[in-house]
Parts: sequence; structure tokens; C-alpha cells
Amino acid sequence: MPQVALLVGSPSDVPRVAPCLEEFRALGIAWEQRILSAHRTPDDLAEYVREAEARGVRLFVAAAGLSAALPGAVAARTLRPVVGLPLSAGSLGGWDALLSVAQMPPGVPVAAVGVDAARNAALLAAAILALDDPGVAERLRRRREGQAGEVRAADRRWREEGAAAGAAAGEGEVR
Ligand code: AIR
Repeated sequence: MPQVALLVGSPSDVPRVAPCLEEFRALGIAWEQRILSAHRTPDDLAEYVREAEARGVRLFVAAAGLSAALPGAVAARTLRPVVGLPLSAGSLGGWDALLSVAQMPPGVPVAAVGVDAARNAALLAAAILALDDPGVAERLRRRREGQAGEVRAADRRWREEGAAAGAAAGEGEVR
């Protein structure tokens, strides 16, 4: 049974949400994916959200570019959390989608992530699921630890490089 529904507004959005699917896979989150447009297929969208909620989908991740109504249109039809992912389609580099997703009217919230931040959309969805899914919580915790380990390893390498270069410069110093 899918825990999350990943919705995009157009086939052209599909490549941009690939990191989101990567994270779902790595975190063991069952998902389903649909192309549904708030403007081009509004009736299909409405029907889908009601039906998905009735089937037990826990939350929605909705990605769209331009005047990105998709996350808000989903949020208008469900009480489940909606993570809105603004995409950088078009001439404004994603500002249009960011404002459309973030500036929801009071009463119908969408949790907006950054422009093209597909990975963070998945991680925010995972954090919501982790509230009552210990398996997801544990995998999320391990992912954070792995990430911290990578930064620490890079810090160690760079510190050593700097120490060696700094010491060599000091050796050549004219006193
Ligand atoms: N879109 C589709 N229906 C409503 C909106 N706002 C968005 C898609 C896509 C962009 O319009 O999410 O990012 C351009 O779509 P297309 O199909 O013209 O490439």
C-alpha cells in the first residue's frame, strides 16, 4: 500500500523529481506516481485526491512549475499533509512556482520546499511518515549520520591539505 503520492503537473517535470524517487527507494517508502495538472486535468486531479485519500495515502508530494497551482489544488481537497515542490520551468527560473506554492491563503497550508529541491521534498515527506513509522525513522536517522560522516571526512581531508600547504609556506618564509 503506497504511503506517499508523488504528483507532477506535466511529463516535462518527470526528470526533475528523480532525486525524490531515489530518496523514497533508499528510505523504503512505498509510493505511487501520477501526472495530473491543476489547470489541464483539474477534474482528474480532484477525483484522484479523494480516491487516494480514501485508499489510505498518508501524504502528497506535488511538484509543478510556472503558475504552480498543483500543490494548493491538492491541499484544497485533503486534510493530509502536502509537500509542495516548485520547479524551475519557464522564464522566471522558478520564482513564479515558488511564490505560487509558498503563498497559500490562510486555512489551506502547503509545506513548500526550495526550487527544484526534490531531495528535500522526499526527506520532509519521510520526516512526516517517521512520526509513526519506526522503520522510516531509523532509516532517516542512519541517512543523517551518513551525511554527517561525509562532511567530517571532507573536513579532515581539507584540514590536512591546509596544514601541509600552510606548513610548506611557512618553511619558505624569509625571516
Ligand atoms: N503546469 C502544468 N499544468 C499547470 C502548470 N502550472 C506546469 C508543469 C510544468 C510547466 O507547467 O508543472 O512545470 C510546463 O509544462 P509543459 O507541459 O508545457 O512542459
